[in-house]
Amino acid sequence: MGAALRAPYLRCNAGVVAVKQPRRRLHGMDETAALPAIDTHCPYCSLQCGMGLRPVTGAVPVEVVERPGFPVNLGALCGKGASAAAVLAPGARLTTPLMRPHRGAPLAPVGWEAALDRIAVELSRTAERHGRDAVGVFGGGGLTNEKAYLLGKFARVVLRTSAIDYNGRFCMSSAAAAHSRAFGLDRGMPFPLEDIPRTGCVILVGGNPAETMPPFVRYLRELRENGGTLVVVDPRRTRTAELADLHLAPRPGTDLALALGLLHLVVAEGRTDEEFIAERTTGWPEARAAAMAHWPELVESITGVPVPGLRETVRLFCDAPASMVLTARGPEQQAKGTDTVSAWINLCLATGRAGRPYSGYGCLTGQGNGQGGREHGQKADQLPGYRRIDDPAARRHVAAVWGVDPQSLPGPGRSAYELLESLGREVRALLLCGSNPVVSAPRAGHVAERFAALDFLAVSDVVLSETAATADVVLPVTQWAEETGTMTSLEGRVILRRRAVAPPPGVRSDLEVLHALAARLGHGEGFPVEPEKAFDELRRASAGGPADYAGISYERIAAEDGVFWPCPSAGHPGTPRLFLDRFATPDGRARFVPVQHRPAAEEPDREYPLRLTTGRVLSQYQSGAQTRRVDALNSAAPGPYVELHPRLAERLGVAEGAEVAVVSRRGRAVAPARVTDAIRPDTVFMPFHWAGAGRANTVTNPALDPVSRMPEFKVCAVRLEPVVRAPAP
Ligand SMILES: Nc1nc2c(c(=O)[nH]1)N[C@H]1C(S)=C(S)[C@@H](COP(=O)(O)OP(=O)(O)OC[C@H]3O[C@@H](n4cnc5c(=O)[nH]c(N)nc54)[C@H](O)[C@@H]3O)O[C@H]1N2
Ligand SMILES: Nc1nc2c(c(=O)[nH]1)N[C@H]1C(S)=C(S)[C@@H](COP(=O)(O)OP(=O)(O)OC[C@H]3O[C@@H](n4cnc5c(=O)[nH]c(N)nc54)[C@H](O)[C@@H]3O)O[C@H]1N2
Ligand code: SF4
Ligand SMILES: [Mo]
Repeated sequence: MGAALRAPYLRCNAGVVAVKQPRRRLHGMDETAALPAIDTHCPYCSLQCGMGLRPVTGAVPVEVVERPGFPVNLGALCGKGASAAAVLAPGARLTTPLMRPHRGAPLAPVGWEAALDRIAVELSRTAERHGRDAVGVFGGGGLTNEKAYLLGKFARVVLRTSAIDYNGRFCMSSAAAAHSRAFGLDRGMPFPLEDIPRTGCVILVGGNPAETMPPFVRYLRELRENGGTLVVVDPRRTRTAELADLHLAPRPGTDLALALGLLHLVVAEGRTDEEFIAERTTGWPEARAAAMAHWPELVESITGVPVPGLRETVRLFCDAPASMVLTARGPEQQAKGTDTVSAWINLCLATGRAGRPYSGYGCLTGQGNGQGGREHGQKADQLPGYRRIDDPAARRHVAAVWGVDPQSLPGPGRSAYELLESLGREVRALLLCGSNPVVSAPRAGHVAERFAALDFLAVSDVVLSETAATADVVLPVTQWAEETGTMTSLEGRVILRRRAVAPPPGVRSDLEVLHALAARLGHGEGFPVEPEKAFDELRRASAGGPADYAGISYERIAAEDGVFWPCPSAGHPGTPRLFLDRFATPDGRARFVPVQHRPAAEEPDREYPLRLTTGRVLSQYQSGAQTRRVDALNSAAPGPYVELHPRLAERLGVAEGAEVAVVSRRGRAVAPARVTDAIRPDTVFMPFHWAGAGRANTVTNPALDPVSRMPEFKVCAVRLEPVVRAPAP
């Protein structure tokens, strides 16, 4: 494996960037055909593609139509976005609260008042018995800014618990930590997507946007049409790798060594930008020394990427007048993810590829509001506006907006996995909103046990997810098309989702839930149910913070196709491009961080000789809670599988389609084999979208990054065992 030079440029439209539907139906068959479409955005990933929703009659109350005017996707959608309306049908989702009268009893329909009363009573009782930190909150990066903001406020002001975190910790937290370390500010992409085709070379590390963000592929295609080059770093020859000029296929978990090896070559070949280093950075001597310990042959032996591939990458990156590094979950979801991203940032800084037009480092954030969700206070260590909860000035500012004493605000709490680990021990009652950890958390079998050990679990969701199914109370909430709210896309663009249709009877919004619970817990004020009111308060809470939304309003977003933060005042134009004059550090200089390669938390050995990595497929989203309820997506991606190389399959006697068990120190997952030479022979891959026997996270390693507390989803040691079915009796 290793460098496959000049792969042909294949497949960009067919099957990848998919489904365009006309703005207006040509043959409107029902009486609502004349209704105008409402402009909004997709409920799923961080690209937040623009789409139109047109009310129709039938079980599915709207149809998705093209919104060609939104600049990011120009009308293109992937199959998930195009089929998103299916989950609005009453048959696909929850329409009534459910409650378990006592442990062991089945969930049964119940009225809203009884459900809310029960939650309020259980949360207060737990706090009285075990202390306020025994009540926890777990949020999600798919929630709107308004929801994330009020969820954090609910935890800090009503519950006064430090025990709050969210699934974004599993997503881009390593990139966020590295960003803050180097640049003093974390906005995933410091430049708009439209800059990508204008750079000369992109190194895309561990991202597969041809499956995870199909309309994004347009930017890579345009880059190459403009004469730029694309290098993809992925242990698998993915659909995205097939678009590249150069594909490097390292062993999972070795990206840190790879980036250091490239930096070594940059120095050895005299390709550093000394003027940029001197004027705009600090810490180069230490970072340089660390890189010099990673000579190319050593890096080849660690990563499996041949030296010529390393040299070619340096040539493409440095020959171009401007270049970019983009990372996604591949290098980030590692127990050294933060240092790994720092190593890639160091490469950009040493070559003067940051803080300049059409150059820089960016992270492809994942969830719909993966960016905004990490800014407004559902994170354990954070207050709104991307403020630190341990900063006295930040506490004073936010406490003043909330009308509380700064002393009353709790301090930092545990990270997501540590919070899940503490369930039934330190944390005895949990309110979960917008995540399905029983499928998506690492070492998920153990996490499921922790959920079962809780005294009380309340879940608000749109569907009965695997985690909701274990709750004591389940609240059915409104979905994207049924409510208004803002999201912040992977570019840092704050966009507006608009209500297009009324929810079915019996369903309430997350804001109504928080309002009702706060009122029962003695806070009749401060939890608005109108999204715009919540946003206006968020603007004040964020004012003066790193992620400053003060100048952004619903009207402006609508008029301007979104506004890029920071935007400190109504007259400010917003900031599509950051760092062009100075970085957001106190001295305005970017900081090199000296980092060293180290092995994965769990390396292969005799008992577990292979590396497992995990990720996504085009037609399922995350834990699958939503997309597994859509027929069109299920027929395209019906279930889990284990991807393995033909040589490995032959050695183990595994045939295509045969059941195979992936066994680690945490447990075993069973799924059919998919044999392909697109993967390294020493590595196997599983998508993580399914529950049950094929749940990839039964096997994954919860080793955490020391800085970001990101679990090591992308590498653990496993063995494969052919599954021999007993003959039918
Ligand atoms: N269809 C679909 N789209 C999605 C999502 C979804 O669930 N389904 N989820 C959204 C979310 S929340 C996110 S975070 C994004 C994620 O978007 P991506 O990061 O593109 O998705 P992944 O499949 O997790 O990982 C990307 C690639 O990393 C590779 N990889 C694995 N291990 C390593 C490694 O050690 N090093 C390197 N360099 N690469 C490695 C995998 O082979 C995979 O091709 O997608 C978003 N979009
Ligand atoms: N092995 C492995 N595991 C992984 C990853 C990996 O690459 N490999 N990736 C990780 C990453 S990057 C992520 S982001 C996580 C995601 O994993 P999860 O946190 O499980 O993400 P989702 O499946 O999107 O869960 C969101 C839940 O919230 C519900 N929901 C949607 N909108 C709303 C709303 O507005 N309000 C409420 N109350 N509920 C709502 C959905 O129906 C769904 O049940 O998985 C992580 N797990
Ligand atoms: S790429 Fe992401 S935002 Fe766009 S349609 Fe697909 S899931 Fe939705
Ligand atoms: Mo994610």
